[in-house]
Amino acid sequence: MNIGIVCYPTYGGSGVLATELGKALSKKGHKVHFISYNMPVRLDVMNENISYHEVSVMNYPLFEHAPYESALISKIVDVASYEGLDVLHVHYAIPHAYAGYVARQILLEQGIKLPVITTLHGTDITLVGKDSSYKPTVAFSINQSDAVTCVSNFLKQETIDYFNIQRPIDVIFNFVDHNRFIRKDYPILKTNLAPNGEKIIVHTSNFRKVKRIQDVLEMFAILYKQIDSKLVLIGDGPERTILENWCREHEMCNHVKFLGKVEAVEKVLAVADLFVLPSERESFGLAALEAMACRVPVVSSDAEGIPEVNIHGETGYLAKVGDYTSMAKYAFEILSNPELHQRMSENSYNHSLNFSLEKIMREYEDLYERVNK
Ligand code: GMT
Repeated sequence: MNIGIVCYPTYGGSGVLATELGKALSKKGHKVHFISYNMPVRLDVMNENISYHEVSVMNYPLFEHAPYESALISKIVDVASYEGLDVLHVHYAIPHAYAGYVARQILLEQGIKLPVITTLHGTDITLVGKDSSYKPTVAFSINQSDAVTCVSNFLKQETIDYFNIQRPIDVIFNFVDHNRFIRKDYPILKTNLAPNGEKIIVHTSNFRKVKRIQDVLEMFAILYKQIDSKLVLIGDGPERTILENWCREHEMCNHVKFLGKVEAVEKVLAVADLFVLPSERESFGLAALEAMACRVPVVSSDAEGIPEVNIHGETGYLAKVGDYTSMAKYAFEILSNPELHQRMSENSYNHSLNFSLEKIMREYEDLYERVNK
């Protein structure tokens, strides 16, 4: 099939997921056209089946805010008519679902049919989407899409509860590539991160407030006094400076490593002992799933869709949002009991198989065929 994918190019879950899906579809022989304002961060592979179409926004002194949607719509129309797209898959409702809808209507005028699938990822519903500046547009665009998917049952319910939705919504979970995220020995990396064989605790995110990384630090401040351990923080974002300063003030810099936007996240996860995700909001928790595929148990909050990924008492533990004391207790329990750690590692891996790339990609392919009939 000839598939158009619209996504954010930045280091966010929706963009990462969309890019990985597109790359996998291209390897299966589909032609995939990425449409965005920048090259998506994970678009590290270019093959004959992948094209990237950049949306360029013409600026004019009159525009205080350059009209990105209009430029995006025009680009979708251009790509769809020139490349003969069979389907357009937009990730994150704002503004992509609306842009997809308008592009579809323009193409219809030209006698071209372009089914639009919208995948809702989280904050496009739970945070930004609920704001009155977007709500009616989001509801309208969801209702107008040819198919709508949510990345968790939680998100589907939230969408139904908050918007007047008159169409069925499919749940297609996020996925992980088990060929990439796999437990492996990287002795040099392991020694670099934990020179004296300390336990390695990892957190990955875009360092936004909703991730509550302060809780990771608070939890670790309790934990490292009980068990020899190192905390490795991967990613970057608005909260990083505050967190680094906190570590300095608490003289924890020798125990906490800020790695920044590491490309090979999977290598760090492959040598990790525990993953921590204390988010306030998390429609799914892709970062936790990637850790679980590497056989890393998870201590997390019980926010939103996380319990669908991290199963309490099986793959790790859940605590209430903000309860870093319980998180520290759970982390100690797992790290100090090799048998429990082993069992939770295996359970994590086994549960992650329910979200394998192959399985989820097939579900998307079925959906593409369904809307194309
Ligand atoms: O908050 C982020 O990490 C980015 C955000 C996005 O919309 O790009 O992520 C959301 O989508 C991810 C992929 O589907 C989910 O794994 C995250 O849980 C979700 N984030 C939130 O709901 C806060």
